This record gives sequence, C-alpha cells and structure tokens, in this order.
Amino acid sequence: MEPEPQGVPKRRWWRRVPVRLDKVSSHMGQTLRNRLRFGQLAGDELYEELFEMLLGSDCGAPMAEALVHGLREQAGRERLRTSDQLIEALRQQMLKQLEGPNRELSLSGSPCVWLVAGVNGSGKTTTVAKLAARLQGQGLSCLVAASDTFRAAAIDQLRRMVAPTGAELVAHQPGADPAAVVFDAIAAARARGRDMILVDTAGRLHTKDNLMQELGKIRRVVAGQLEGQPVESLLVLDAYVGANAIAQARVFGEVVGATGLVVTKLDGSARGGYLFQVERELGLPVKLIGIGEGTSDLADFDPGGYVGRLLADDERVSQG
Ligand SMILES: Nc1nc2c(ncn2[C@@H]2O[C@H](COP(=O)(O)OP(=O)(O)OP(=O)(O)O)[C@@H](O)[C@H]2O)c(=O)[nH]1
Ligand SMILES: [Mg+2]
Repeated sequence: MEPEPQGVPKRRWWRRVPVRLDKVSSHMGQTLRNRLRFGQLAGDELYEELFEMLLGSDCGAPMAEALVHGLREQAGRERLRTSDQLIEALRQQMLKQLEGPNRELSLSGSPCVWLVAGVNGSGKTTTVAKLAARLQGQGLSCLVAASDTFRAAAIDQLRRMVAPTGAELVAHQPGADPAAVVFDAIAAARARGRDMILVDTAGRLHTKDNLMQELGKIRRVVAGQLEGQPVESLLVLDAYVGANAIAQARVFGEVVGATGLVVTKLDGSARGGYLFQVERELGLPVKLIGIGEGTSDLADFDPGGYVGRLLADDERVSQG
C-alpha cells in the first residue's frame, strides 16, 4: 500500500506551459489604440465606439455595458486623459471581470478521468489529442477512450490524432455503447497502471434526448467505478460559432456536470471577446483555449496574457 495518497505527485508534473498567443486576434486593440493615439476619440463618442468594438468582438451586450460603464466611472474618478491611461484602465476593468474562478485542472484520482463534451464540430476530438500530447509530454501516461461510437470515422480520426502522442487508445466497434468503452478504459488503466483517462464523446446523435442519455450514462459508469469522478468535465465551445452555441452548450454542460470550458478556434477569429460572454452566460471558468489545429495549439487560459493580446500590447511595445 502506498502511504501517500495517489495523485499528489502527479500534481507536481502539471506545469503551466507558456504558449504564445500571437494567433489570438488583436484587431480590436489595434483599432482602439490607433484611434486614441490620433485623438480621434473623446468623450461620449469614445464610449459609444468602444461599446461597438466590444460588441463586435462578441463580448455580448451585458458584458460590453459593464466594461464601458466601469471604464467611464474609473476615467472620471481618476481623471484619466491619455490614451495609455485609458487602455490601462480598460485592462483593469477586463481583468476584474475575469478574476475569481479557479482555472486549475484537477489531476486527482487514480486513474484521473477527464470527460470532453460539446456540440458537434466544436473541436472535442482535437482537444483530446492536444491534451494527450501535453500530458504525455509531462510524464503522465494517458489512455484515450473513443466514446464517440456514433460515426465510424470518428474512431479512425481519434486513432490517427492520438497515435503520435504516445497515448493508448481504447476503442470498440462503431455503434457500440459509449459507456462500455469508458468501462473498459477504466479497467485497462487500472490493470496497466495508467495515470489518466481522456474521454472523447459524440457531438450528435439521432435525437438530443438520446445524446443526453448517453452522456449521463458515461458519467454514471465513471462515478460507479471511481467515486467522485470524472474530476473534469470539459465543455468545448467554438469561438467561430459564437453566441448561437451558448444555449446548446448550457444543456450539454448541465448533463455532463461541466467543471470548465475549452474555447477553441480563437486563432484568427475576430471574436476574442467571446470568452467574456461564455463565462458570464454559462457561469463556468474557461480553463483552456484552442489556438490552432496542431496538437501543441492548446493554452491554459491566462487572463493577463489574453487581455494583453486583445488590447494589442505588442503595438504599445512597437511604439516604444
Ligand atoms: N483553427 C482551429 N481549428 C480547430 C481548433 N480546434 C479544432 N479545430 C478544427 O475544427 C474541426 C472540428 O474538430 P473536431 O476535433 O473534429 O471536432 P469535434 O467536436 O470532435 O467534432 P464531432 O466529433 O464531429 O462533433 C477540425 O477541422 C479541427 O481541425 C482550433 O483551436 N483552431
Ligand atoms: Mg469528434
């Protein structure tokens, strides 16, 4: 018997990986900086235009309003005048909206199970492969459960993407019971002493009820085998789809007991503000962001770096 609880050493292996956020659009920040710098914006017009820019970046109206209101108040109170002062105040307002939630990914449990769910095409399978690559790279052995048995091609896609990561795949035939795949993955992880199980799930089924029942069953199997698990149920959202996906995501999130969000396809999307909106609307922390199709294009969501990118901090540097 190990005297030390399982999972404690694992936690040390999960290191925050700094990923450059160059691929996240800084269009809004660039425009704002330029217009402020050339004195094109002042007074009411500044706040109206900022509101429009925030809406355009997909922050959602309530969040855009909160940010503009907060900035306006701070600017008055602190008598802010220069473009740099205003940008700094906007940064503080944005960070205030993002502070609070715990964005850590739990590694507890032996094996530790992470479930990945979300509407079709949002990037679940790609995210599972990215997580496998990252965890394997940090010395954690992963089993990937191919629980999207709905489409034959889904299992092949997962096999292809996971193979280079060194993680092992547990798969059944197309059409098999997705919960049975998870059951086998747990047995295999125990027998082989693997650290983690990553579960890829289907995004579509014939009916929504069917899908929801299936996800509920997967959760029950995991909970029955490993008390209190899965420790992470990650809900994947596509930044390109934006606000339309939120209602659907809410239903998924409730069924899988979501612990956090993964927002994918932020690379090149002008909808960088979407993260503010999903956190507010879904009441869940964004834990990871997808910034490309490659297996290394996954970043921890770090509010400071992210807001800096949105506000085009590199523009400030290039201005000297
Ligand atoms: N640009 C970009 N593309 C991404 C990202 N994540 C996923 N994709 C692409 O999005 C498409 C769908 O990704 P999948 O991982 O298959 O999505 P899924 O949710 O598993 O899809 P279904 O299983 O059909 O529901 C693929 O073409 C991916 O390469 C990302 O962060 N950035
Ligand atoms: Mg998939």
